[in-house]
This record gives sequence, structure tokens and C-alpha cells, in this order.
Amino acid sequence: IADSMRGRVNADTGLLLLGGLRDYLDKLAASKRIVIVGCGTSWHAGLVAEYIFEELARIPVEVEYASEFRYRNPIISEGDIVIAISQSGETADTLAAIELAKSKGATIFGVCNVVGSSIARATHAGAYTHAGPEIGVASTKAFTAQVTVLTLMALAAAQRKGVIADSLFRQLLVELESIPAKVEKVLQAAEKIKEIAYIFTYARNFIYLGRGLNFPVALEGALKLKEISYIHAEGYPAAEMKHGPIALIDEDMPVVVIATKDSSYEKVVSNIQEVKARKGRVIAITTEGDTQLPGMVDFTIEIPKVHEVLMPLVSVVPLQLLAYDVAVMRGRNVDQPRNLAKSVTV
Ligand code: F1P
Repeated sequence: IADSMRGRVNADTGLLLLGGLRDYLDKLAASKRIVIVGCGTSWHAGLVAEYIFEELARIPVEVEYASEFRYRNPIISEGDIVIAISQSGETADTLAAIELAKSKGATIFGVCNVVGSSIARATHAGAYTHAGPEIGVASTKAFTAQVTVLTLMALAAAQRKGVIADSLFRQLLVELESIPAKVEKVLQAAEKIKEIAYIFTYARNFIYLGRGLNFPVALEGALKLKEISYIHAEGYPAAEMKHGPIALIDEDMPVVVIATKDSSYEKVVSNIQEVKARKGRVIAITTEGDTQLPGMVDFTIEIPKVHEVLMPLVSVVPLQLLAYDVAVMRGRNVDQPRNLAKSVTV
């Protein structure tokens, strides 16, 4: 996160530098529609961006798997902005989606990690995430760096459109600068997370729940567990649970709920009650100082208070750690999970 912000954010001066996007920010701000494409973790970063762009910049956003988008006949017109997200910059599905959108006249922006990669070269403009090389196959720091850059893009668009109050703009920049320290704080819970992972090492399934910006985080937490521990895991919007997944809940089902103190908190608490009433075992990600949830759930992992818009940058970290610990305890090779490739080029 720190690397992806370095030199771009300065709350004192309101500085927002977005590399090659700098000449395109007016176009971004004026756009009537943004379509975001990506795969896997990058698609989840796109879902987070949907919430942030719509909330701050009031631009309608659609997010689609590049692997679907490329094989249909999507409606894309010249005024559209397509943002392609990719850690490796080599994902074949994302590259094909870019070519399709380009052929229909869209302007393509890239959010890539690898400088000079195929996707970066195929776009009209872009901002690199500068997250450094991902050592393992599963994206982790790429996710937080992508969300950081996308947040900066949304802030820049909102400011240019004049739809964000100066005070909120400044507040978010100040908070962004504090995120690396908050993530460090989450890492202090590593021992506790390890103890929880130990208890659930041999669970056969997991459910992850979140609302709002924490819904894509739930998806990402479930994906990390699938990718590196090979445990079946599903992420759902917490409010969707009653529409089906609730049938899965019993005493053998660990349910990870992102229950931070934000505008969805009360509703998430009632979702937790629904899970507990069916004897599900709840691991809640809570905001520091929450006194209600520790008495209601089986385990809590505290994270620092963060502005709701920036929450995914912090709330994803305990989920990444949990997946890592479970995978290590199951004897998995977390850096080279079976069947996965760092760049999916076919
Ligand atoms: C997309 C992705 C990763 C995942 C795995 C396979 O890659 O789905 O999110 O962790 O490595 O590929 P990318 O387009 O972001 O490089």
C-alpha cells in the first residue's frame, strides 16, 4: 500500500499523481459510464472500485469478469471508459477483453503491476500499482495496491467533477496516509489469527459474509482460502444469506463475517444472530473497541477504525492471514498452489 501511494498522495497539498493517467483525468471525470474488467482477485478489486466510484464520483460502474466479457457481444460505445485490472499484466482473458472494448471505440485505462506488460501496453493510459513482485501465485498485496490506485482515481474524478466536498477529499487523503500503519496494526493480531486457523484447519467448508464495500472483501477472503488451502469457501453479501446459503449453516460451518463499525453494522449484527441461531461458528472481523460482538460470536479479530470507503484496504488483511495460516497448517505450498499459474496466458 505504501509503495502504491508513494509520491502520489500528500494530504497537505491534496496531491494526487496518477502516472500516465494524468492527461486523461478530465476524460475519466466526464465519463457517463465505466466498465471494469479483470479476473480473480483483480475482479474483486474492480467490485470494490464500483462502490467507491459510484459513492464518490457518482459515475455508473459495471464490473465484469474479463473471461465472460470477451466471449459475448457487450454494449460498449465510444464514450465509455473501460478499466482493465491485472497484477501480472499478462492475463489472456483481460487482454482479449481490452481488444474487444477497443474495437468498439472505448477508451481503455489499465491498472497493472508489471511495468511494460502486455496489458499495460494495450491500454490508452494507465496507472501502475507499484506493489513490487508478488512472490506467491495468489494475489495479496496486488489487491490492496489495486484498490489504493482505484481509490485515487475515484477521488481525482470526484474532485474534477466537483461532486466531493473538499473536507471529505482531504479527510480521505489523510486517512489513506494512515493506512499502512493500520495494516501494521492488523499484523499484530497474527498470533490470534493463527490460533483461530488451528481450530478450523480441518473444516471442509467456509462461508464469508460482508455488506457494502466488505462484500467484495468477503469474496476475496473466500478466494484466498480456496486458492491456497483448497478448502471449499463461498463469499456472499450478508443480506443474500436468507435467500439460500442459510440452508448450509450448522455447527460444522465456520462463518467469517466482516462486521466493522460502519453504516451496515446493525444489519450485519442481525445477520450474525441468524447464523448463531443455527449454531454456525462465527469468526467476526470487528472494529477495535467493539464491545457487543465479542459476547455474541465465537472469535473476534479486531482491526483499527477506518473510514468506510477505505475499509477494504484493512479488512482484507486478516482474511489473507487466516487463509495463509490454514494453508500452512494443512501442509500446502502457499507460494505455488496446485493448478494455479501466476500469469494465465491461455
Ligand atoms: C488474475 C488471477 C489472480 C489469481 C491467480 C490467477 O491475475 O486470477 O487474481 O490470484 O494468480 O490469476 P492478474 O490478471 O491480476 O495477473
